[in-house]
Amino acid sequence: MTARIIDGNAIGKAIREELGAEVADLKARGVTPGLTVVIVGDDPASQVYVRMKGRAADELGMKSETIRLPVTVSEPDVLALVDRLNADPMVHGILVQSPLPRPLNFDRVVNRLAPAKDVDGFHPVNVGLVVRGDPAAFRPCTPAGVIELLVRSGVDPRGRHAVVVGRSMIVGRPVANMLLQDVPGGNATVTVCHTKTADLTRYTREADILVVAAGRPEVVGGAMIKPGAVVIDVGVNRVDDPNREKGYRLVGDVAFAEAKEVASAITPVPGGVGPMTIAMLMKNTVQAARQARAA
Ligand code: L37
Repeated sequence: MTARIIDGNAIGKAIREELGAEVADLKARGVTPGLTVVIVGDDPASQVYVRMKGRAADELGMKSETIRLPVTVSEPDVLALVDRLNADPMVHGILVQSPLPRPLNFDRVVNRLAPAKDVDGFHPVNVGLVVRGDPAAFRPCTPAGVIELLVRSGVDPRGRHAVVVGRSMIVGRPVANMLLQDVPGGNATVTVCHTKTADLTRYTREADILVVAAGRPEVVGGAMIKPGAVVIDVGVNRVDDPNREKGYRLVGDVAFAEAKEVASAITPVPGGVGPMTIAMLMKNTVQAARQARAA
């Protein structure tokens, strides 16, 4: 059997279309949702993602701005910029693209964000509120996108064994937490694996829903997957490929060709979780604008 493909491009597009109506509604009431993305340095992948975020915001009719700072910028200058954006009523959402180049400290910069504008959901206040299950909190975009993919493709985690591979603050930990919540898209029994897990396959083979956010190309092969499982591949890895025009191709953390012969449903890379990250950022920004208006 070959797995059904969970199409993140299509689901992301549907979400953005729903948001278009909401943006129009907010604008009619005098509020144009505003998103400011800050990028420091010239990491090539981050440049691509930031451009995609600006374009998505423009397409929705939001007010979007991208601030590009040189690698040499000082931390006090970045913090001063955050202070200015925090104080600007036209800016509802602020995203500082990670990773920040050394010696800048991402946590110190994120801690400076007004929690009500932290549409990336990385400020400790939002991290805590998400753990608590507060619907007003901003859920980090990639894990929120994973949950939305499951829900919108008709996969209910309730009562099933979800195994998360990876414990990062940006994906593994929050997605495990969301799968655990007592809300639609949650109620799974959750296992979290990481680099120190002994016998990873023992756990992955038991997963009804396998979320792989390891950050290493194709670490999960077909033999590690339970037949019929739903596989969500969060990895976006560039691997050298001289046959491609760009000199690289994108692969996930899952060996797709093998995995799709074992799973019942699977996300591709590209075209899986990646576009959902962008869609959920738009959703958080609209939420920020709505909540700012209510505040
Ligand atoms: N919210 N996301 C947020 N904050 C950050 O600080 N770094 C970071 C972040 N990461 C991020 O933007 N990731 C990301 C990854 C993949 C895509 C978008 C965002 C994506 O759409 N990928 C496409 C392929 C794009 C390409 O050709 O490179 C995909 O289909 O997977």
